[in-house]
Amino acid sequence: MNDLTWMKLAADEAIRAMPYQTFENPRVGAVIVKDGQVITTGYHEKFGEAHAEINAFNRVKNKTEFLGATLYVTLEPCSTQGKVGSCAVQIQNWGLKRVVVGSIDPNPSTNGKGIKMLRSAGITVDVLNTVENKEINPAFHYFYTTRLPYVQLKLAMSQNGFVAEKFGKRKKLTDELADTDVHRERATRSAIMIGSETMITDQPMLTVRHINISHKQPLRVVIDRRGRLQNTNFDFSNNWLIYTENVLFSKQHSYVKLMSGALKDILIDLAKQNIQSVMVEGGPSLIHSFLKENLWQEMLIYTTDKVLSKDSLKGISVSQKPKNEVQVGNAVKKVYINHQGGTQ
Ligand code: AOF
Ligand code: ZN
Repeated sequence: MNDLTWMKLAADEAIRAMPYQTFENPRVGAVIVKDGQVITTGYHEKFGEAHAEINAFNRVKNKTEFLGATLYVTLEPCSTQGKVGSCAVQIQNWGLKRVVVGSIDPNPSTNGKGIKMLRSAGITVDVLNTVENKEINPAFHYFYTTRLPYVQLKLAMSQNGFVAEKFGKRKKLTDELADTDVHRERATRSAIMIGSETMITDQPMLTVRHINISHKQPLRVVIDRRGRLQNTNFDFSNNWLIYTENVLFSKQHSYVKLMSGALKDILIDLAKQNIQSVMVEGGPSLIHSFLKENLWQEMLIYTTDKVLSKDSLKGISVSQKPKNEVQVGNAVKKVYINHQGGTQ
């Protein structure tokens, strides 16, 4: 076994948590090795609770086992007190010989400081710079390296590629199981965004309902450039944010922000509010804008078994190959990654 194989084990630990359980913290895993044997493992299980390294440490009663051992951890141990105390401070007292780090923590509160602290305490620290953190925590990684929210586009389509019939009430495309999957995705996003057209025709709640979460609901964001929503009687008072270019609208309401409708500016504004990631749920014209401006990192397309008439509203056709494809309920879910997206 070499460093990379032990780190792979630590990454397997990290993904034992569901992304929404540690949200908005990253998923992190740790393995402690001595004489070629694993002494203990641990992972960050829940936001606000113990970090990976500490969970691994706590599982061993006889603390002398750690003397001369090596800790493999997917993310640099944190340097600050935070909610649970600094890992870099605690680790110094375990008698470890070496710490191997997968990635440097891009969060400015640590960002290299954890490694420095361990080295000053006489512990050998090696950084592998592997992709684990980026792959396991794409939004966390993206947000802290670019200072823009990670944009995930999401669209549900009929089997024949349409999103909705042009007239009348919207037909529901996804079934209960597919909805649960969407809600699991929503649960790892800081904000959900839609366009005014979708607000008017669908009146979606944009909340996480099918699964239990202990963190706050995502911020609900509507892009309403022309101020079409100003004379409607939607209640936007609780956890909504409307971006508009319409002066009249913004004067009346506290939940409205007057801005240029440029998507990049809106993303910058959301980042200032610590929005790590946004799920854009439609409609197709808003999604097209994100695609056209290359301001997206990931796209989910749920192609359901429902069929819509040929004069319906067209969905999105993608030429690129999906990263993966799974059946969820009545839908085939395809996940696309934008490798040249924005400022990756
Ligand atoms: C670690 N080990 O397992 C994790 C780390 O909110 P707190 O106090 O729990 O701290 C969260 C920050 O700590 C988070 O933003 C990230 O920078 C780091 N996560 N660090 O040493 C862990 N989950
Ligand atoms: Zn920590």
